[in-house]
Formats: sequence, C-alpha cells, structure tokens
Amino acid sequence: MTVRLADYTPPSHIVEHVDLTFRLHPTQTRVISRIRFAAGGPVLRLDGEKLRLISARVDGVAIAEQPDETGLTLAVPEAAFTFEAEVEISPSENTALEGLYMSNGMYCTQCEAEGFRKITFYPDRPDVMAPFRVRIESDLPVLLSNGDPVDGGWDDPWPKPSYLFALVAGDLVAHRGSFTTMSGREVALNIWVRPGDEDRCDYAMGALIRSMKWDEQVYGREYDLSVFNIVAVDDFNMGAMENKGLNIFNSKYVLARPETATDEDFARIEAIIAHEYFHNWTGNRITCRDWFQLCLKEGLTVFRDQQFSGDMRSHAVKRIEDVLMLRARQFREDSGPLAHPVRPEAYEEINNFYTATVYEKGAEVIGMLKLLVGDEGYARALDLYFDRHDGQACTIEDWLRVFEDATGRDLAQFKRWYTEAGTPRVHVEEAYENGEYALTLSQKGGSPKVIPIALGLLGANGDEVLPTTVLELTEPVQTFRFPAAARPVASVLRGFSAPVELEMQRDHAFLLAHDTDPFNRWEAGRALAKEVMAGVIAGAPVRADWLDGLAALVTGDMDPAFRALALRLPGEDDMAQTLHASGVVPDPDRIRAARKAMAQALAERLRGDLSALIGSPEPWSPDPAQAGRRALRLAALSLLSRLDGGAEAARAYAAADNMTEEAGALACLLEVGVGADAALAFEAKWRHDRIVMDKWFTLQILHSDDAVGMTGRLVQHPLFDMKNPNRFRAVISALAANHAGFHRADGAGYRLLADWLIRLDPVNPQTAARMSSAFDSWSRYDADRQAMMKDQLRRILATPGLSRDLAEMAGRMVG
Ligand code: B3K
Ligand code: ZN
Repeated sequence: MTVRLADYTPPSHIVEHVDLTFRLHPTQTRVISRIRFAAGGPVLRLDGEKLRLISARVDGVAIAEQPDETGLTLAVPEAAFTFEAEVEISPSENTALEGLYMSNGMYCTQCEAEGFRKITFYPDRPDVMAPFRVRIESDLPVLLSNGDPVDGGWDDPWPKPSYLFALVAGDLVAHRGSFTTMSGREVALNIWVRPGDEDRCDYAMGALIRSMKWDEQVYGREYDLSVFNIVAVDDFNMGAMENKGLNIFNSKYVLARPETATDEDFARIEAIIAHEYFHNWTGNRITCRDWFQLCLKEGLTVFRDQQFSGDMRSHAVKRIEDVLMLRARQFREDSGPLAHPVRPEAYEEINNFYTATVYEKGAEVIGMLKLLVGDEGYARALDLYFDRHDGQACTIEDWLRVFEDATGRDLAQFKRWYTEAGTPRVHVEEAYENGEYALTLSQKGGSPKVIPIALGLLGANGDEVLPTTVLELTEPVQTFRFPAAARPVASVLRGFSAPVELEMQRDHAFLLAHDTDPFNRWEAGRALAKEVMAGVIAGAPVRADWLDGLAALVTGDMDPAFRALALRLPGEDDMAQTLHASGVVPDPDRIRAARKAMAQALAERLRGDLSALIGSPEPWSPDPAQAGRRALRLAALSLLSRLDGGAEAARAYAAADNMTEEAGALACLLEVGVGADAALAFEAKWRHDRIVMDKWFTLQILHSDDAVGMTGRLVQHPLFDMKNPNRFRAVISALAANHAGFHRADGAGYRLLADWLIRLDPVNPQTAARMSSAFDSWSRYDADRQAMMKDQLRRILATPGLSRDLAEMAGRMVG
C-alpha cells in the first residue's frame, strides 16, 4: 500500500498516558497495556502486527472486535476511556530485529519507524505523544526502559511517540559515569555491556560527556532526566537508536579499545554517540508529525553531529570526509532510480527512506540555510524552534517558518531543496575586461533554487585578493561583478557551500598549489586526479604535473590528516560515477588498472620521501592529531608496499600494538597480493572477537582481485552468520564495494549478491532491502552489464513471498 504525504490526517484520538507490563519469555512474552485516551471520535484504529491477542477491554468491558492483519478497529465511547489489552509475542523468533527481539540471550527493542506495533496494539504514529510507565518481569538482573527509575519500573514523564519506546533486559554490567548539567543537576550515565566488555567503554563515555557539554554550550540544550543509559547490542540493523533516555547501539559503535578499534572507528563512535544524544532535543523533545518529515530530525541531527565533530577535530578534514561520503552515497542516489526529495512524498515501506538523501542532503540543506541567514540568524531561529515547538510533532513548514520569523527572510524558493529530487548543476563562465571580473553562474536541474556559492579570488601569485564571500544564486542565470586590477583566479564553491555539481574550466594544478580554502585545495587535487585517471583509462601516461603537485603538498607542512586525504586516490566507484556523468561508459577493469598505475607512479615519484612520511609508530593515544599522523603513515606505507613487495608493511604488521596499525598493515599486504599469512595470523588472534573479525572478512574481500571467489570462500567460513547484520554486511557489502569484482564481466558478482539478498529477505527484510541499493547504478554501465543487473533485480522481484521492503526497492530500481 502506498502511503502519501498528501493523505495526512490528524489522529482521531490523543493518548494521555500509557502503562505497560512485560512478562518476558523467549517465545511467550506477555505484554499488558493500559492506555488512557482523551475524548475523540467514535471509532479507534490501533496498529498491531504479529500479535496474539489474549484479551482486550474498553473501560473494563471485554471487546467483541477481532484484529485483522495490521491492527484492530474498535467502537469506542466519545468521552475519555481506557483501553486495556494483553498480547503474546515471541522475541526469540524475531529475526527481523524490529519490535522486541533477542540478541545473545538479552532482550532488546527497535521501534523506529513502525516496530512498536509488533509489541502491542497502539496508534503507532509519531504525532501521538504520551508519557509512559513500564514494568518488566523477568529473572534477568538488569531491566531497563525509558525515563527515570521508579519503584518497580520506569517512568518517562516526557510525552513521546511510540517509536522512541525501548526495553532492554539481560545479564549486563554498567560502565558508570556522571554529568552535572548547566543548571546543576546530576545525571547518572551508564553504558551497559556484556560481562567482559567493560574495558571497551571508556571512549564512548568520554564522547557522551563531551556531547552533553557541547549541546549546552553551542545550542543551550540541557539533558532532562536523572539517568542516561546506553546499551551495546551485537545484533542490530543499523548504527544506533535514540530511544528516550535509553539509547541502543550496535556494539561496534560503542565498544572500543586501541587494540580492537581503528582511529576511524573511534571517530565514528564519537560522532554516533553525539548524534543519538543530540536527538534528545532534535527528534525526541521535538519530533516529526509523520514519517515524510524524517529529515526534520535526521538532517538537523546530522548537521549538529557534523558541527560537533568539526569542533572536536578539524573542520577542514571533517568537511572533506563528509563531502566524500555525500558524493559517494547521496549524489549516486540522486542520479539513479532511487532518487527522491529530502522530504519524500510517497512510500511503500518507510524503512526504505532512511537514506543518504534524507540524512546527508538533509544536513546540507541546513548548512545552506545557516550560510544564508548567518550564524546569528541561525542561532535566533534555533532558539525560537526550541521555544515554540518543544513537546510537539512538527513539519518542514514549521521549521522553515521559524527561520522566516526569526530572520524576516522569505524561504518559499529555498523550500524547493526539500521538495525536489536531483543534484543541481551550476555552470560557471568567467570574463575579465577593463578592470572588472565577471562571474556568470547558471543553474540546471529542476526549478531554480537558492544556491549559496562561497567564492574567493586569488591573484596570480596565489595571494587572496577577495576573501570568502557568499554569492546567492537565485535566478537561472546571474552575473556577479568584481573590480580587479588583474585577472584573478576564482576559487568557487568553497567549503562545498552547496550540494551541487560544479561545471567550470579550472586550473586544478594552480589551485592545488595555492588555494587558501583547504576544502577547495583538496578538491583541486581530487579533480586533477580524476582528470589524470580518465586520461590513463583512455591510454595516456600518468601526468607529471599531478605527481609533482601532489608530491609538493604531501611533503609540505600541512596538517597530516589533510595530507593523508590528499594521498587517497579517487575510488573506483567514484570514478565510474564521474565518467558516466561526463558521457563515458565506465569499464570497471580499466578503472582498476588505471588506479593501480597511478598508485605505482605516485609511489615511484615519492620513493625518496616515503620513509620520512612513514616515520615510526607512536604509543597510541586517541587524539585526532595523532590519528592524522597515523593516517599519513599508513597511506605512505601502502605506497611503499608497491615498491618493496610488502616487506615494510609485514614488519609493521608484526610490530603493531593497535588496530589502526594492524588492520592498516594487513590492508597494505592484501592490496599487493601478499596478505595470506597475515590474514591467517589475524584470524588466529581475533577469532573470538566479533567486532574485530568483521574487519577480517571485509578487508580480504575489499582488497581482493577476485572478490567473487573470495566472497564464495568466506560465506563457507564457520563464523559467517547471516542472522547477524554486521557479519552479513562485513561480507556481502564488501563484495558490492569491490567495484571491479562486483561488476565482473560475466555477471557472477551480480548473481552472488542477488542470491544472498534472496536468502536474507525472509530472515531480515530491512537489511536485505538496504543492501539491494548496490544495483541502483545499473544505468552507468554497458548494455551487457545493464541487462545482467536488471535480470537480477527481476529475479529478486519474482521471488515468491518477497518482503514489502525488498519488493519496493527492486521495483523502484528496475522501473
Ligand atoms: N533514528 C535511527 C534510525 C532508525 C532506522 C529505522 N529503520 C537512528 C538515527 O538516525 O539516529
Ligand atoms: Zn538520527
């Protein structure tokens, strides 16, 4: 059934209070609910799926109605009334990991978006907000739910939608901390883990405390309960969930110590802890009216976590990483059959819309808004948002109105960013005449949008003659003029000020050497590398100006993290996307060969500098500066491996005392085809560690020249387990991420992925649907590959009993 934004109607009833009692049992959990409804219409519809109804009463009188497949319709009094029900569910058989389920003997929940209806009958929609009181009956020692602990259970005084409900029960231990809020309240902080994992919680606890402090200092937002609980769970469909006062995390985004987690893992843990914590205000206190408004909480919360990570680390490096991700995932989505607006208008299964467009483009839109209204305007608008809408379920219209009221700006045109799909293209023409420099910008793709273009001008010697200025492009074509004594060099779209494709003739080598904006300096290097790669694919040699420019930057004195990013060659999928956009059909094998040839040439060009860049390992500390030095060291080690056959990397592997070095050296060895022994050693050392072993599976496939063969072997490994989403993704997503391997000319990569999606679908449709998006790029490739990819999508669609999740995805992709 298609759900449409245009069909929204307010709820027929308001819930005043919810009382829940859980009698936990692996196959026969009883859920007893008592829901007080305010006076409303004569008919009440409650959602409910896969529930065995034991009994139900309205104001104490047994009901006559029977539930259907998706819920229960009741005749109810027009005055306030109480609905009571007892239902039975089976958490241990719940492999979809939505609703109440079991993971390693522990009970946990995932309700967003529509999982609560698998727990009990309820108006399971985000605009029904109510206070909850919960009792849990079980022999397990730790019993948690939302809110504050009270006699015999949990009480959450803050009205919340059902998607934020959570329950956890298990044999868990707490890593404890505390935080004193800005108004002097003491908050108990707990990270709950399985016994044995206590020594991996320190970093997450620190990240939580930094997040709480930052939200007070930057947004003036204080935490509002006496306790904040985080639980680490091994079986989880995504990264983490912001349930009120009880965040549930995929264990790989909480548990970390230097021996088991890489610097990237630490950075991601800090970002996700912050993201879920920030939801307490942007998502929980102010939530979404309906699921079409998902970007209201997700775009804003991603924007906030990006700001936070930039403040904790380096803004330039964070921006580059975010844009790499945006282009790899969101631009890809926007250019294919899965394209949709930041605020979609229709869906079959809402879980399919937790996308890069809603999250990452949703965050970009807020970044543009902030640029347009300025930092002060943004701060005023956010204060107004929290004041005006606390406790409400809101829409994008509410959000934009707050900005209009706080700043006096009309945002009717800006709103198109929310309602239109696709990546706008901005074409740039330059002219210089009579002491005047003219920049003509034209925009294509959809109706004209408000596009903030951050511009700087450089002189011929690289000096900045115009510091960064934000131009507002609102018309289809617009010319901006600047007095200039000599023809300047433009640095356009600084900091990636808008999520657009820029079309402009640029001297990348000059900008790589001189741009004063670090993002654009990196961007110039990347654009140049892509130009070179396109040349190599077409038979040209690796260009010396690229090698020289990159060598100068990498051996210079910029931030090591920045230099490490500059050394990272454009990925194969990224290159395929760029070729396709420029009208060339990408050949995956040629892309791989060209990329290898460039790495080889770069290694040779830097031969004399590599050992200085590699340096020697430092005793591990989590600070970002050191992580940057380590990233540069590993990037150089990877180049050296192409010259010494992995000799230095093998030494680094043997000496490694932290996971960044250990996994980094293993990747170097695998990349040059000499990693088999190290992989065996790694397996012997880590086979009892789920989180670390996921890396072992992934690295071997990512760095293989025969990804299909390697995947085929690894799915036979005794530790491969398709019921665990992390393990399944570690193997099957790695296959899809090995570009040349997945796109093998005989179609074996496509078949293997489809086989596993078809197998996973009945077990865990949400994860299967999410991973099917690997097929969304079919239109980029040659006719044979297109046909083979579409054949697999049709084969998936023809599978009997296919889930609504996967059916919607495959259907959208194959058209
Ligand atoms: N809000 C959750 C995502 C829920 C996904 C449901 N399919 C995590 C987050 O964005 O913080
Ligand atoms: Zn979120």
